[in-house]
Amino acid sequence: MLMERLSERLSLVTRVVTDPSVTAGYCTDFTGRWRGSTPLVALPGDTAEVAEVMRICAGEGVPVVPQGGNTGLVGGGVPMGGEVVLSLRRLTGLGPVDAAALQVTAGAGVVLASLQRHVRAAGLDFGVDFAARDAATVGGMVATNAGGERVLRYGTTRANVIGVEAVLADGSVISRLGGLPKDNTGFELPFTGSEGVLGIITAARLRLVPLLERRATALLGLPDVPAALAALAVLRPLDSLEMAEFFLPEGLRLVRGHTGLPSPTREEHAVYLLVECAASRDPEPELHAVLESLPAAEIVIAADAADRHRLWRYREAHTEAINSRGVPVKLDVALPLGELPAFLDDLPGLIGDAELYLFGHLAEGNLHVNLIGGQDPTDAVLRRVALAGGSISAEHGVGRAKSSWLHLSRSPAELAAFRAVKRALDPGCLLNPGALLP
Ligand code: 2HG
Ligand code: ZN
Repeated sequence: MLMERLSERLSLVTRVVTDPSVTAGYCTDFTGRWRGSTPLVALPGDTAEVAEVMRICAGEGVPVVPQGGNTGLVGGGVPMGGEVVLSLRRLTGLGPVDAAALQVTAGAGVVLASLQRHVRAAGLDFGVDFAARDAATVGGMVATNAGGERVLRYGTTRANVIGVEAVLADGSVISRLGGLPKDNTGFELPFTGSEGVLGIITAARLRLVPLLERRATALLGLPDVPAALAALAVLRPLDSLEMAEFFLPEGLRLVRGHTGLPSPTREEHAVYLLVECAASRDPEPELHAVLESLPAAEIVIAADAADRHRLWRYREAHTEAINSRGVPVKLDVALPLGELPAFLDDLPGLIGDAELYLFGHLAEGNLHVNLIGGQDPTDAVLRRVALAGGSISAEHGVGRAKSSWLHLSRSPAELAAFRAVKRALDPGCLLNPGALLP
């Protein structure tokens, strides 16, 4: 009865979908591990409609799960408690590129690849990039403070956001899209990285960087993780370095089986490191000079753009290749670099008989621990990460998958402050209940 009334009221102000064959697409995540249900999906077309949806849901006391491109990997955008889904996908407005200020405004529903096309046409670029670029949206990236492959150069999404517009639980709107680089009129409200529990991000003013079209990409085959870390130490001083991604032979075999790609190297190696430099002048000579100084077992250099994309594919296709093998447990963790070798030595003993696929972003010590089958070893792995001074979530967020372990990375005082902010902004706990905060 309540849902019928809600659906009727929402239909008067926005697009509403209740057909289960359509809403099902909003209830399961990419991996199939998170399967929820919803009575309805609201698809507002602008910020005013989002605000109206929130006002109506708040009036009825109905909780809402905000959702972008649904590429999240921690269940943060899945209605696990039968909540209403508020999809931001139709907020696809893209403002003009301000080349003097190096800024653009993007709606929450703008897909990363569309943002890239838009700003690249103006000779600029967005500093954040990752494999899910064709589906992930700006709102989701800001809400999760997404990381990706270029963090070593441009930082995470937080460093690339100047301001956001957000709808609060009561339907009021906060807008900080003016783009003033200097504006010390108080503190910023912490929407970036808040995973939809404090407000619904509807747009963001984004920082842009120069488009660097001269690129040099190399795949290094190395004997072990310490050798990969030694290579990283030699590469890091290059100001053109943009990417340092690693994967292992087990993942490579899976990717090759899934994609049909041939082996990228003559021989199999214990660790593969994919590095890319980008600059306005050709970065290949400096990359070459550094690589020559390395005792790498094998080095493959991309000959052209197509070859570069082929090399990326060995790394970026891991997620879909793992999915084709089964429903994975995904642990996205970060460790201090010095702790990586000992952690990796201990890992097999922590995961029991699960199949392990390990890859990630080496410069940030960001490991994507993917496990198929066996017992779920999340607790043991996350405790070991915390013991090493690491983070239980490097870049995917906490979502529903890791909220019970948040205390391993955040102190009691921090958790109390998080809860106080949550209570102040969302006293009825209507926004994304169960995500982030246990
Ligand atoms: C990546 O680095 C993403 O490709 C996904 O963060 C990682 O599938 C994963 O575990
Ligand atoms: Zn990643």
